[in-house]
This record gives sequence, structure tokens and C-alpha cells, in this order.
Amino acid sequence: MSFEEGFVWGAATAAYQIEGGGDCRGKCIWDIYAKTPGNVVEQHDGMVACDHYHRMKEDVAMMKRMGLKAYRFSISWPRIMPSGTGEVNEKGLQFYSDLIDELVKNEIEPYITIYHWELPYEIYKKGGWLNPEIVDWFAEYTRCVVEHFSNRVTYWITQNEPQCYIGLGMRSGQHAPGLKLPWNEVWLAAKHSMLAHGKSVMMIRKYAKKPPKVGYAPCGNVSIPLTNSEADIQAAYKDMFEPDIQKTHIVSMFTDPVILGKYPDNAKKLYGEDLPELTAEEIEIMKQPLDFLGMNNYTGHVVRAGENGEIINVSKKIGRPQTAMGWEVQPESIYWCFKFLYKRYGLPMYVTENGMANIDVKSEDGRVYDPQRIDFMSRYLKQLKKAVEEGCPIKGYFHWSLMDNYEWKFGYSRRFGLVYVDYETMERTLKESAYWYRDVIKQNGENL
Ligand code: PNW
Repeated sequence: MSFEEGFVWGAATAAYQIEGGGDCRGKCIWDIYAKTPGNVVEQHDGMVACDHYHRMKEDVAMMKRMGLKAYRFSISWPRIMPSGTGEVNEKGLQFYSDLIDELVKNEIEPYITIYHWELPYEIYKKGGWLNPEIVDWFAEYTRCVVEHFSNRVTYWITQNEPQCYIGLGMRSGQHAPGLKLPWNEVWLAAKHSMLAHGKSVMMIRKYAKKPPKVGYAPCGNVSIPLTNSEADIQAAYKDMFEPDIQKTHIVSMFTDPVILGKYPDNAKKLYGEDLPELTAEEIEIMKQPLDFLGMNNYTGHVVRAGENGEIINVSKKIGRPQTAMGWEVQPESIYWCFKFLYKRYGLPMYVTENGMANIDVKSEDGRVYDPQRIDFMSRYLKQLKKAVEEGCPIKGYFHWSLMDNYEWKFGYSRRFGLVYVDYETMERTLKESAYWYRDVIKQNGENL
């Protein structure tokens, strides 16, 4: 068995990273964070981005040319509700409604991420993820989106990477809003985020006009066993899921409660009083049945088991392949990531993001040659295929990203796209990898 018929080949983006402010969006925390010197490369912000807000039709036509079967995008909360609560912005609704129509017309399945880090600034001022009321605000925002779009949309992802918007945003300060909070507040915010996820799922199921498929898209450290010995595999599994006081980038801390109904085993020991209790009622809200689990995968690191089964980090090779982010190219990470996720959570899965930043340039002949990206994709997709062939229920793959875009604290200095964007002219150019991916899609991965 190889990729099943109807395997979902797609690409992903997020609202703040591509849309631009347009004429109808409330402020979000990234607008403020980006303007504070020292936070983002050259103080780049998302005010114009790829101007997708005005070029949406052209961009959907480009997806069609690439043969994409699906497109994962996010909705900007402050574009729908400029203050985060209350008044709804009709123009914002219209923009996404038009985008969905355009996708459907071109037979590209929309996958909506409800929250990809764009917290309305007005909600931040009320305490953001630290305020328990955010759970209901998020539910209300979800309801609005679902009421308007669910007649045409089936696939919903509540949140993207709480590990990043809580961990990088509220613990290490590397993302908006740039806080460095003590653990008790970090885990309180995480609890609200998981409750918001749960209520959001409830809203989707309650208000969807056609039967929805609902998922979640976390991320986290992936550990690769050095060998296929049982001991190394066990060490890697443990390393991937076990909470670590140094890191928030752990998939289990934000996923065990919403799927398994509890924190990972040693979380309490590690964080003690700083970890808020979850009441039975709260668990019931968080732990909503999900149709699928997404996971964003970019890299991983190799571990092995010591004499007594302890986890040993294998030293990194000199001259190892890296991306322009400095992230190690680790194709096996995608294989182990999904094998381990399936073992732990047992749900159908999607690769909601995978890709690399590269030093791409438009050549004299007008083409964009990115052999590194083709090599990256070929290696990762082969490993994904191996997982599928071994029975791992992986339903789709979304490449990050459709086009070059605003890479958060790196501004526009990192290019992740299958499509090159000239930020002066806004011209789009398909990179060689986009043509290569088109062939993979056409052959449903048989050529991998
Ligand atoms: C993801 N890390 O973020 C996000 O979902 C995208 O918006 C982003 O553009 C993409 O990956 C590339 O960075 C991540 O530090 C940010 O490991 C940071 C990490 C991982 C993913």
C-alpha cells in the first residue's frame, strides 16, 4: 500500500504571515510586538506582507497551477472581530467567504485554522491567555466563523502550535507578546488555551452546517532513535513525550490533556504547584472527540538508550545539513514523529506543516532554482511514505509554505515558500520545487 487514493496534497499559510492589514483589521499582538525595536529583524511587520488580501484570486489561480488538492489557511481573529469580542467586521467575513468560494470553484479543499497566533490586541490588554474569560471569547469567535463558512468548509483546526504562542510568546519572549512569565502563569495560560480548544470544538460541532472534521495542530520536539533496537526506540519515544523543565516545546503538555484527559505522568513532579489542577469538569471540556490530529514537523534530534535505558543525546555531526533557519535536516523525524504520535494518541493524522527556509534568489533567467528544497521534500516525503506503508493513518501533507512570507521574528528574511515573492513588486514566481511538487501530486507520490 502506498499513499491512499485521495491523499490530501496541500500547502499551508497563516493570515498574519501573508495577508497584510488591508482596510479592515483590528490590531493584533504582532503589530505591536514587531514595532518594538529589538524584537523582529529590521522591525518588519505584517502590514503589507504578501498583500494576499488584495491578490487572493491570483494566489488561488497559482495553487491551481500547482495542482494542490487542499489549502490550509488561518483566519485572523481581529479581522473578524477587531476588538476580539462584540462587533463583527462584515468586510473581513466577506474576504474569507470570497476566498472559500474561489477555492471551492477551483476544487481545492479548504482547511481552516481558527487561531494561528493573531491575538487581538484588545484581548491582550484584558490579560490575553491569562484571563479565564478568553475561553468564552474564543468560543464566540469560533461560532461566528463556523456560522458563516461551514456551509462550504468541512475541515477545521482549532489552533496552531500552542507550544509556540504560549512557550515562545509567554515564556521565552521570542514571539509576541514577548513575555517572560513564571511557570505558574505559563501553565495557567496553557490551561486556558486547552479549554478554549475544547469549547471551540464544541462550537464547531454545534453550529456546523455540514458534518465537520475537527482537529488540532500542535508541534514539539521529535526524537529519532539511533538504531532500530527496542531500547533505542523506547528511549526516543520517552524523550519525545516526557516534559522537560527547560522546554515548552513538548507535544504532550498541550496534547495529552485534550486527547488523553490528563497531563503527562511526570508533569506534576516537574512543575509541582506551578501546574494548575484540572477538575473533572475542565477535563470534560478539553477532551472533546477529535477526527484527526495535525502535527507540524520540521526537524528532530537523535537519541539512544544507555546501559540502563536512560536517554542519551547523540552528538551532532560536524557539517550536518541545515536549513537557512539553522534547523537540522532530519528526514527520519517525520517518520518517527507520526509513528510515535499514532502510538500515543491513535488518531488519523495530517502533516499540517513541513518545509524549510532556503536562500532563494530569482536567477538572471527569471527562474528560482531551489534544489535544496526539492531534496528536502523528496527525503521527507519518502519517510512519510514509509510510515504510510507501515499502516500509519496519515491522510494528508501540507507543505509550509505556499509562498514566501512573514517569518515572525525573522521578518521577511527567511523564505519558506514553494513560490517566490518579490516584496517590492509583489510578483509571484513558482520555484522549481513547486513544479517538482506538482509532479508528486499528479502521481500521488508514486514517483517518490
Ligand atoms: C511554525 N521552533 O512555527 C509556524 O506554524 C509557522 O507559522 C512558521 O512560519 C513555521 O513553523 C516556520 O517557522 C514554528 O522554534 C516556529 O522549533 C518555531 C519553531 C517551530 C515551528
